[in-house]
Amino acid sequence: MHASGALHLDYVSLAEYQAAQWADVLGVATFNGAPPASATTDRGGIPVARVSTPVLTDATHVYEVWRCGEAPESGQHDRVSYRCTGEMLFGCVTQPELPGGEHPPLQEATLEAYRQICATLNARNYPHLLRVWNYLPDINRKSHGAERYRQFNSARHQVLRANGRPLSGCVPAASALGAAADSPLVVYFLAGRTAPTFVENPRQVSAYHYPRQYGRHSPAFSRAALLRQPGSLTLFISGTASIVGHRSLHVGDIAAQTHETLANIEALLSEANRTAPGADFTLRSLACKVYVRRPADLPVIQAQLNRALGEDARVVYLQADICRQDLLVEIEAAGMQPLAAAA
Ligand code: 3EB
Repeated sequence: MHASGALHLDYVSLAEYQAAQWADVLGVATFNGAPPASATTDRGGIPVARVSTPVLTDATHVYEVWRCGEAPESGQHDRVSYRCTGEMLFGCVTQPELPGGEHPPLQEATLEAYRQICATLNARNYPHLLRVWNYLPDINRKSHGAERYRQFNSARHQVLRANGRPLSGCVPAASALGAAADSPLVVYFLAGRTAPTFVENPRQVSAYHYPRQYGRHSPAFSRAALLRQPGSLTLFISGTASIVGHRSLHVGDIAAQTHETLANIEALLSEANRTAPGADFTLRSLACKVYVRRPADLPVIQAQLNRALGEDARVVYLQADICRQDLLVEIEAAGMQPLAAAA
């Protein structure tokens, strides 16, 4: 087990997954493009989020494994499978689209998923959402007169508001990506009993303050969230793209978009290091998930990331549509850092 209580993240292959020790696993997400199996738990109730986004490198299956250094307890709250410690909860919910409701089917599914998440956090008493991963089938398509990402934003907004949760400021770090057209909505998340601090990017307008041209309900997420635990700091960097101010830059230019995205991540690291006592995060220490719209762009992106992060960095490449049609790449990251007792 890793240091007791401290979060730890690994990306492992199927073989490593099958050989792994499970005692301190909090939750798992798997990315393989295979038809989603119905089960959302594995090995004695470990929640497994099955996401339909093809893996672009040699391995065909990637397992994202979150560990916590102690033995968590498993549970199920309605449709949410979860595992938790005294401090933290990992949960996942898989929600097929719901036709026949007042709103379009994806919007109804998002309402349902977020209601379930809020109900779980309320029932188990983990008030602080730290990090949320959202995978929406066909994210860029328009249906029922609205782009599906906007339907998602409206529903997320509506449920957070109905639960008395903030819509700006203290909102979780997040990613929202496209998944295979016929897959369900998959949302997984980390929540805690201790409030994190949130970090915004000085180069970007906060997403919750995006102007109306991007949708009536702005996306409720922070650029990064920083969790302080005894002896460790964890930085969750949201999905980050080639956006400066609120505009997409370098339309059609994958090299320039990748460069701008890395500049945004570096700006977030500086901001975290500047504001959080004891923080000293570097690009090379991050574990990254890279979402690539067009598989043919992979070599260009990979060459740039190898240069910026080093060849041994923990980086996973997935094919996924990005929430804006003009964006070709998005990168999310997590950093873990031990902390001296005095900090
Ligand atoms: C952006 O910066 C790119 O809606 O939860 C990134 C991370 C993006 C999270 C979300 C959207 C979300 O606006 C898109």
